[in-house]
Amino acid sequence: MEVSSKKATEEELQSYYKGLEQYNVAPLWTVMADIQAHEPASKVIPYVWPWKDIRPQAMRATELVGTAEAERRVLRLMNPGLGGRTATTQTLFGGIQTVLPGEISPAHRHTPAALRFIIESDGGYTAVGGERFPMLPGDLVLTPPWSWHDHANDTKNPMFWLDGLDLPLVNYLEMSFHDQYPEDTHPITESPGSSLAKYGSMALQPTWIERKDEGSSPLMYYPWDRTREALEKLATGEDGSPYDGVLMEYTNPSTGGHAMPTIACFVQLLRPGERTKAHRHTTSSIYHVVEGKGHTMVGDKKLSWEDKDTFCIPGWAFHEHVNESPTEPAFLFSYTDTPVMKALGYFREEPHPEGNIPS
Ligand code: GTQ
Repeated sequence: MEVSSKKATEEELQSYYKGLEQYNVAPLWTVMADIQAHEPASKVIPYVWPWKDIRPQAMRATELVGTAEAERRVLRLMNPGLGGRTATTQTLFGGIQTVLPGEISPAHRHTPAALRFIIESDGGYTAVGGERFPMLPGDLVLTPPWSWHDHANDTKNPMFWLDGLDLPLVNYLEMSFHDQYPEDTHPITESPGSSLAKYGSMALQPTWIERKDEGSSPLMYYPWDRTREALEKLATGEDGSPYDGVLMEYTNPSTGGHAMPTIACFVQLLRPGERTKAHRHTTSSIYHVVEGKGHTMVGDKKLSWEDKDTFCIPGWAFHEHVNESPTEPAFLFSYTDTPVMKALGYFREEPHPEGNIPS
């Protein structure tokens, strides 16, 4: 037996394809190279949203729209490669939420997983599952799928944070469920500091609470002072990863696994002057610059960043980070779709064959 070859003319083929349309069928062979690509070539464009540009636009929104009208007053970070979809990468969404003094973002719950990484704030809080979590710059607050949450600003200054959600994935799967709580806030049932006291004291865990895998971390608040201290301590004795410097993951203390079923959260310290090696992985990422000045090469595109900027890296794109300061460390927060890629068996990672991206 052997592969066969036919000698149809272009005209015969086109007329056959046209005729197939009425049956709602189409040939696979005309699209084979697109739907079974040799390797991923993401439509996602590596891109930076500079804080100096975004902050004034977020403030302008506060003059035009209230939290009653908006429910969430958020500027969506629209990836220029994704044709107007609510998506920052193929799976992840980033948005800038602004809450003015005295305002509440009313209580709701939804199937999308969400995180908040605080950019500017003197306090305020997100209430999740009955506990109020403070929101200070650099703090990470999780709102796992289907947990009630509301946000409030009881300070004198506007609050800004980065919202990270798996909206593009959830909407692709047509899995969006959403409930509005009948009141603006949901009841507080936990004492302040409860989640951190139970699940955030080194590896100490309460004995009377069963350690179950709930899919999401029972610790929902990772304050910046502890995060920064952990990075700085680790950086004194360890080189870290060749690709990411001193990179730590915010884990679920019950399982050691990712923070939420679809989103993993990370934070890294790049030493003064550090240039990492280049690698690529199938997961896509959204980064937020807590502090520092530098750039990230994504293929031949240079993403220059400084304090409070947000940027994204597509899956399967070679990238390397550079801290341009000769004296100060840089701190980057990031979130990725790693749990999704791992669960589906799609996770792959490889170093750049030349070590760095050739300039
Ligand atoms: O604060 O719950 O950016 O539901 C998008 C959807 C934030 C939120 C977003 C949301 C939220």
